[in-house]
Amino acid sequence: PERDHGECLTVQTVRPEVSRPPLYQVVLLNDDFTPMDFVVEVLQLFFAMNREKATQVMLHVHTRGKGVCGVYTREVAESKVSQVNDFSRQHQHPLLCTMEKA
Ligand code: TYC
Repeated sequence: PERDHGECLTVQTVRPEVSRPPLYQVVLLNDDFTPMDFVVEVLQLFFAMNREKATQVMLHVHTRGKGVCGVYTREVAESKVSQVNDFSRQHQHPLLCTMEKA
């Protein structure tokens, strides 16, 4: 007959080490010529901000010289920067967008 030898089995969960991808801040730069309304439109179009948040960020950039629009992985940040700079050029505004390692 089977006998209980009183051994205890501890089940361990393996938690593999994972690495987070480096993140980049997408930054908008101030200039003297781009209309405020255009900047607000850009922030709504490419950074999914509502009108209130976009106005807040635009005014921050206007008064402080630059401001963060969002934080993304490298590929997404590069895509945002290109889309914003292409859109600004198409509308003949000097608005510039860059990225910085977060
Ligand atoms: N300084 C611009 C003006 O007075 C407005 C502006 C805000 C431009 C933010 C660029 O990233 C910018 N019309």
